[in-house]
Amino acid sequence: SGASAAKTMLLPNILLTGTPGVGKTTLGKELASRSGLKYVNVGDLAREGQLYDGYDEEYDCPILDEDRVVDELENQMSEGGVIVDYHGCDFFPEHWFHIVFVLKTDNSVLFKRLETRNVAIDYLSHSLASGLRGYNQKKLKDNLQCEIFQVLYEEALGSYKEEIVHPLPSNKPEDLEDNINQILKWIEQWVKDHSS
Ligand code: DAT
Repeated sequence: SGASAAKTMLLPNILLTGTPGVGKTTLGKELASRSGLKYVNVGDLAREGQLYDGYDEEYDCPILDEDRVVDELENQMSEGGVIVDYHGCDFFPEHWFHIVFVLKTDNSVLFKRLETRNVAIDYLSHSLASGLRGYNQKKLKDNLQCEIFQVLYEEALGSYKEEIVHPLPSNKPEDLEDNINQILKWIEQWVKDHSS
């Protein structure tokens, strides 16, 4: 029956990475609702489970306990069909992900989004992994100075096979729509290729 077929169907795991504000959450949630995959925000997971190991005084935020995050996610990752959203990617087991997208937003656009976040305290807390409650000036400045996209893109290339790492523009609503459509097509093809 359809139900039993669905149960045994293999589904890919997708990593959405990129600096805070690039649109990982927006894309991840929309993608999950249209594909049926599960969406996991690592920042939320850490906050809910208090998966922290100490406190970073300089950045005024708790430090993620990466090992506990990995333990917490291991079961659902091995089942497949999970979209993971986090601004880092070097501590996840390489075999977890079938494809990795690094979202890229022009600095001027990103700066406006991050500025808005200084007032939207409740809103921002969901996507800042370490439970950070707001952007202090140092954090904002550091993010902009470190060539935002390049740093995380290189982290992704250093952690996963190059051929599965893809940059994704994320400046305007049309980008979001394009990205969703492209990834939905990729998922469909992956599922076909992995069904027996
Ligand atoms: P992240 O989860 O990477 O921190 P987000 O999904 O919370 O980012 O998005 C940050 C803000 O940018 C939010 O107000 C939604 C907006 N946004 C996201 N993707 C966008 C896009 N493609 N075009 C315009 N705005 C976008």
